[in-house]
Amino acid sequence: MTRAADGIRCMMMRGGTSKGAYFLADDLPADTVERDDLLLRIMGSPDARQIDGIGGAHPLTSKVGIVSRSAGPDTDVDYLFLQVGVDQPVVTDQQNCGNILAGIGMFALERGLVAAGTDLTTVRIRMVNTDSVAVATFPTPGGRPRYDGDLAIDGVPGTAAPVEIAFSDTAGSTTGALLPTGNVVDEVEGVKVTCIDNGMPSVLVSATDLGVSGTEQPTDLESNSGLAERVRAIRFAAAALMGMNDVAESTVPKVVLLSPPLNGGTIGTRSFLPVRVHTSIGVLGAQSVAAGIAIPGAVGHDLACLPAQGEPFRIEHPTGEFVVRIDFVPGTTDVASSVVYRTARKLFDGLVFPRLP
Ligand code: NQM
Repeated sequence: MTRAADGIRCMMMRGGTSKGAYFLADDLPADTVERDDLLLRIMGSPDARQIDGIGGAHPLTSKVGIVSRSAGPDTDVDYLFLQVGVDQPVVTDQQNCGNILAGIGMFALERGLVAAGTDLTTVRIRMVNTDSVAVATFPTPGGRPRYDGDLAIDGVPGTAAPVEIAFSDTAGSTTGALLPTGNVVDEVEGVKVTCIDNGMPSVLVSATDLGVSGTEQPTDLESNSGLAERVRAIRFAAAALMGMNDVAESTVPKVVLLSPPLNGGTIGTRSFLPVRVHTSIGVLGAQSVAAGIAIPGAVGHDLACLPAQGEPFRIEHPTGEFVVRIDFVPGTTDVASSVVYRTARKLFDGLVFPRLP
């Protein structure tokens, strides 16, 4: 590790619909308190504008991925995700992020942690936050990651090269069970909820139960202070039922408002991050919604136009839709595996200079 005043090696990437700073673990302090303090200074937190750092003044652009070679034979690299608070001096490892994950394989190849395949490279990634595995495959003509391509994902302008990401152990990622409370439906704060954890602990609520349609713009939902208070109360109460202790400084569970689909998709969503509202939806967040609404009796099941067997779920969100392909254990709604397609792009590679303490 170099001295902070000399700059820290860092790559900035867009991963899916998010953006973050990617580091090798060896380029950051091993001590987590020191590391988190350094990351706050790199991102420019706490400050609503993150004006003195490289954070983008929104939770979706204040993210960090830390990568190292895996110790065991089953995966190639370890990926630790950290959410860096924007206006709060908080760094949390309590959630995973499937969007930043989209760039991890390419970053690992750029840094020489893995060898390239012939035309495609597959990287087995251990997601340290949830101790689960994702397998990313992306084009590498001539042994280099190829970023340009023709896949468009909603929420990102233009097109880029596809990154296929396959998951096989998302159910119960954080809480130990797909239905962490043991129930399909619970009642919290006078509202029916389905608590579900298929990669992202989430609390599904019908938007109309909170007095909104679920089709509002994120900024309109954010400025509805009565709604924000109810979402906060539901999140805290549901977290206790899900066995998650003291989530005041954690970004999980997420509360997701559900509504009937408007554009030929499966379901409409508005996802709280937990305070700001997502401009699209997270990768694992979308998988949790899909797994939840598939269960008969769950909140959202009757609002959804569920796909025919073998067809993907199209999770509508404020800027389009997110396509998730889930394989269920035959004859059940237990999740066996899933596949999503994302894109990612290297934005800069160099040294970042943190504000000095
Ligand atoms: O759910 C935002 C994002 C995410 C998380 C959040 C994500 C996921 O879109 O896998 O990607 O829910 O905090 O980056």
